[in-house]
Amino acid sequence: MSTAGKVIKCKAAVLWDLKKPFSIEEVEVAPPKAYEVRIKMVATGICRSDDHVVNGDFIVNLPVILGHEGAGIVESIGDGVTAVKPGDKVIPLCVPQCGECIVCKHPEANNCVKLGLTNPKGTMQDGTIRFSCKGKPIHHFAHTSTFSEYTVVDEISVVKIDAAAPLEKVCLVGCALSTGYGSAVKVAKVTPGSTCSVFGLGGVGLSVIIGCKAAGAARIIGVDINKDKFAKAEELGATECINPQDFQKPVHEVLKEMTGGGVDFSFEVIGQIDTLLEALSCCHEAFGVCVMVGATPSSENLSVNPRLLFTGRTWKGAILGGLKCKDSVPELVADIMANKIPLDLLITHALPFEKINEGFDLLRCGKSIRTVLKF
Ligand code: PAD
Ligand code: ZN
Ligand code: ZN
Repeated sequence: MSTAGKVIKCKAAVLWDLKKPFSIEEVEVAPPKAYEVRIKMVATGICRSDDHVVNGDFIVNLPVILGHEGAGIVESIGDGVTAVKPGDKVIPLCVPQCGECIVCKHPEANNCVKLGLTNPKGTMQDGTIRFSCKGKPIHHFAHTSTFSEYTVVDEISVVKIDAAAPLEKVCLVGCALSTGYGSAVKVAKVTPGSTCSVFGLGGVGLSVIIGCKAAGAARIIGVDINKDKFAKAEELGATECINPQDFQKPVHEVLKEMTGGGVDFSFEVIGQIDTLLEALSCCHEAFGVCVMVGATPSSENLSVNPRLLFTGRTWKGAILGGLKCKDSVPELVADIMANKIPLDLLITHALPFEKINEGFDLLRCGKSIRTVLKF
C-alpha cells in the first residue's frame, strides 16, 4: 500500500537535551509539501559535526533529529518537484544548491543563500517542521536529518545519484568525502609536486589526504595526537605522520624545519582554535595557503598577529569543501564506482541504526574513522 500523501510513523534518533544520549523514538513524518521530497533512508554516517551539536559547540534548536551524511531512496514527492521521482537513489545535501542566488551563480562559491548556517532555525525552507514525537514538533538539522528512517528535505537539498551506487558506502559523499576532497582540490587548489600538511586524521582529514594525492601533491604530512590514525593515513597517501606530543616545540616549528620554511598547503580538520593557529603558522610565509575545515565552537574567538598574513600567506575557509553539491555529489559517486576514490577505507564500522549511541562512543574514544548506521 502506498504511503504517499500519508503521515509515516517510523523510528528516529531524537536529541532532546545537550550532552545526553540519543533516544530512539517513534516519530511522525508528515508528507512532503510543494517542492519537497520524502526519503526512506538506507544508511547514514556519523560525523564529528553531529557531535559538536550534542556538546553544545554548534548551537541549534532542540529537540532535534541530527544526521547529515546519508543516502536513501525517494518515497514520495510534493507538487512541483522535478529533480527526483519516487524510487530514485539520492543523497540529501546539507549545503543546498538553489541554482538561482548570487552565490550559486558565483563560480567559486557554494554557501547558497538558502543555507542559513548563521541562523539555523531547524525548519524546512518555508519555516515549518515535518517531524513530531509525542505531540511535540522536532526540529530538522542541516536540511537533512538523516538519523530517521524517513526524512523530508527541500528539493534544493537533494540530488539523484547512480541507480547502481552502494548506498551504505556512498552516504559518506554527503559530508566527509565531499568536504575533505573539495577542500584540497577546490578550496586550496593543491598543485602537483606540492607539500601539504593535514591536521586531524578523522574521516574528513583522511578525505583531504585523498584529495591532496589526487591533485598530485608530492609530500603529505599527517598530524594527529592519536597514533592509531597513522596507518590508514599512510595507506591513503600521507608520506609521513607526526604526533605534536612527541616534540618539545610547537608543531608549526617542527613542520617548518621538516619542509625548509613551511608547507605549500595546510589544512585544519579538527575544529580547535590552537590547532587552527598552528596550521596557519606552518604554511610558508610567502606563498602558503591554509584552509580551515574543522568547525570551531561558535562562541570562541582567535587572536592573530596580522603579520602572519602580511608576508603573503592566504587563509581560507569553506563548508563542504566549497563544492556545489548538486553538481559534484553525483560526480564523486561516479568516481567512487570507477574505483578512482578509495572510499571503503574510511568506513571502519557498520552498525544497525538502533546502535547509534555506540557509534558515537566509537568516534569519541578515537576508535572509528567512520561508522555507517544501516536502517
Ligand atoms: P574526527 O573526530 O573523526 O577527527 C578529528 C581528528 O583530530 C581525530 O583523529 C583526533 O585524534 C584529532 N585531534 C584531536 N585533537 C587534536 C590535536 N590537538 N592535535 C592533532 N590532532 C587532534 O572528526 P571529523 O573528521 O568527522 O571532522 C573533523 C572536523 O571537521 C570537525 O570539527 C567537524 O565538525 C569538521 C567538519 N567540517 C565540515 C565543513 O563543511 N567545513 C564538514 C564536516 C566536518
Ligand atoms: Zn559532517
Ligand atoms: Zn543558491
